Amino acid sequence: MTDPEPDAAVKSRDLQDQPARVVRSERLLAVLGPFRRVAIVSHVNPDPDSLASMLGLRALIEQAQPDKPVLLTVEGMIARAENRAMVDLIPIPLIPVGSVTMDPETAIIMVDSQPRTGRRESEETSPQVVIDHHETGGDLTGVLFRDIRTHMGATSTMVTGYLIEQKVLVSPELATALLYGIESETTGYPREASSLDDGALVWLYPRANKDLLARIRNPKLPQSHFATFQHALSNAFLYRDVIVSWCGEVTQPDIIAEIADFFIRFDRVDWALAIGLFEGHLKLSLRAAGLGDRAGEVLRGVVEGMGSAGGHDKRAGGMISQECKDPETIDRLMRTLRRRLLERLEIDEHQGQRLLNACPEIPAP
Ligand SMILES: [Mn+2]
Repeated sequence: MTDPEPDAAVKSRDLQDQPARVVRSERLLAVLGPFRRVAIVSHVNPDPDSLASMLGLRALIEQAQPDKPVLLTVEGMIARAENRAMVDLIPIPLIPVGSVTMDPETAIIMVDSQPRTGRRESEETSPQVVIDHHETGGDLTGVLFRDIRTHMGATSTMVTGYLIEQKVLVSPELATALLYGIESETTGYPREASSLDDGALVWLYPRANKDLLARIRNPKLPQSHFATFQHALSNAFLYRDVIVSWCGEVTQPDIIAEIADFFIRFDRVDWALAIGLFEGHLKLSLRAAGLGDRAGEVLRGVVEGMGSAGGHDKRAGGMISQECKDPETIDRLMRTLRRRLLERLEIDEHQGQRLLNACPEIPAP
């Protein structure tokens, strides 16, 4: 699937005194060799792609370098119900990143993110290894092994490639995690995936536990999930082909993206922006329906000077750095964000209207 390298070909090149092309997983393992243990880190509020990548790397290292402890770390929270189901059912033992001592004998692997891109909270220690598929380039000073392939739909695809290269025995749980890691990144966004993602999915599917997969795809949802949808529906406004929705204060940050995904399916819109308040900060999620729309670029423009944003053509996420302690601040920031979005999309904000009228409430039947 990834870099097929028949032994014979390597040997014949060796004979010709040419440097043999060593497969990526081989180079990665060589870098880890001298270290006594390994800690794997990812972005804040890890998603299935980063969680599965961590699990896959642990299996790789456990086979190739047994007796070397591999610590999987978490920063922020496992937010979305699907992601919680994944770590509960697989299971994926995660320890808070702050509780790990990053001494010189510990190799740090960063997956699904790059150093100093604003996607992490703690950046004191630099990783020796970076494995990622995002376009947001990071500071790679001192990185000994980097595998950054922005045309890939998921980091889990790259890790699946290493497992195949090293003939690692992949358990049904690991196959399920990697499959869901790739699927959750690429479903609905086939243009952001590559044929290697397809290849990995085909390789993983027969090895995965389908019952486990079904339970991760359709987890039970807490009451707050429905409350946020109600809030977002009641406070959604339509401006030409743009919907802007205020989700209120949310109990988990990923739901803002879920709301944006929900509204972009409306047949009258080409853009959906969802904004919510989480732990005192406004978080934004933007979706675009059209081909070649620059959601990442648009959202970066909208939050310029107010916070940070990043993303792809069709989806982007961002955060406002100013703390929101009172309704006046929230209101002022919300108005600025809406005005900037509509300006960028050349829409007159006076043509705005509420998406839905207040819904009649009936007595309990
Ligand atoms: Mn990813």
